[in-house]
Amino acid sequence: MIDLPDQMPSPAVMGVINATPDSFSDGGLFSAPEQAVAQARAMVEAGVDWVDVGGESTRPGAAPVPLQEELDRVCPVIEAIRAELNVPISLDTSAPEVMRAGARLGISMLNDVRSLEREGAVAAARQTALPICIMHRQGEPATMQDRPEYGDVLEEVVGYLDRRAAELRAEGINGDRLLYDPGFGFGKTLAHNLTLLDNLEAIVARGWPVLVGMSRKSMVGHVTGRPVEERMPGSVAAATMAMMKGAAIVRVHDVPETVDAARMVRAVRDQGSHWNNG
Ligand code: YH5
Repeated sequence: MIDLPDQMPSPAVMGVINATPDSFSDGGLFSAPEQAVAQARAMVEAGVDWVDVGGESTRPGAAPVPLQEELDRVCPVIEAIRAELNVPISLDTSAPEVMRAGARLGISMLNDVRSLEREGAVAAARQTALPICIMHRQGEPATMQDRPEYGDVLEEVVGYLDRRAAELRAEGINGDRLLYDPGFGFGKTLAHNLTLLDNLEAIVARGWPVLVGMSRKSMVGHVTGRPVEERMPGSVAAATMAMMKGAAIVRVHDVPETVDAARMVRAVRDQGSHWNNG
């Protein structure tokens, strides 16, 4: 059923396509869907394995987006990418109606930072049979970075993902469909994020494919002292560490650079598996 990830090179690179109006700052030269397709086409040419389309900003402090607006942002972008490019689309949404609409338009993965906790989301996801990324978070985007606190962050993140996976299986979602995501930056301090990256092998060891998103996030900004537009090298380094620790998919903004990093990781891994024949 979840055949796409099996055919995908591992680690795979997922490029972020924002279908939010604030990310289209060309002064109206292109329409939003055209601009998103142009972005996606450049990513495909650079060797991306997935594109992740999202119409709701889940950045710290972001306001919620009304359902109709999310549909209006995301559907034309999915349609245009499906019409013009041959790349699997992951849909970053928590809204069951958006999941259904995306499934009808031919998406290949549901990426829900709220792990199908919204009313009706499990039923919507169950009907689609698509792979589903579940993610740990503490709090809601508006307030999640106010005062994140954990006893043992690794134990709490793994505990949440294992519990949620068990609940979803009990609700009729096949375990084979799930991916795990520790949720970097979602209700976590720098120390929490670094501990999770340092221990990513322990999350990978739970047995599900692991997706991570650290690209341009404040953990990279805090470590490097760089503003968001200068975080590419730190982001590629973070993605490379995650890939070396067994992440299956890295969700990134800087696709060409991360594709090369993924190629390096794959090459070393392939060499290792052939060490005794030359
Ligand atoms: C994720 O980790 N993240 S949206 C704040 C930034 C930069 C980027 C400048 N969707 C994830 O990318 N889905 C987002 O500061 C995600 N995992 C999954 N599965 C947030 C984002 C960002 C936030």
